[in-house]
Amino acid sequence: MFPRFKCVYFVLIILRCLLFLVLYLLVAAEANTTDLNEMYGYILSPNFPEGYPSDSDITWNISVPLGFRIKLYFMHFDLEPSYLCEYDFVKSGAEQPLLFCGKERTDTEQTPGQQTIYSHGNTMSLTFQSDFSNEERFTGFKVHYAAEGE
Ligand SMILES: [Ca+2]
Repeated sequence: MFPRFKCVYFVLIILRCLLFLVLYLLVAAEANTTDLNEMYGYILSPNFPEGYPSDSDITWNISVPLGFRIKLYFMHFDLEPSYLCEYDFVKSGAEQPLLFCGKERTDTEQTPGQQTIYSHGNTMSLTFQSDFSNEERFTGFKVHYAAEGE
């Protein structure tokens, strides 16, 4: 009986290790999401204004009190240009989907330029992703957000 008991004990240790691994992965995945609940603030690309790193995947969830909407305004924007923004991009999960990349507006790329972006409700998410390489150094972005009464 003893060796069998030992085996069960061993399996329990392995299961416990797997549980810790799953918990660790969940925490690590959440680390790329930031919740912003202030009435106004800034969102910066990683290392701004130095070049942003490759393989970034960051999401900011902005939420303001009910009855307010969120106003976004990009003060700086410099991402690697690519056809239809398939390399590096900033996108918004708002009802009006936005996809930005590059340094200037072309047929296949869109930069935020001087436009002001509004959320439809009191929440809005912004995601920044970069691919595995940059052909040169790109400084990223700085965006200002603020709650505005509807
Ligand atoms: Ca890139």
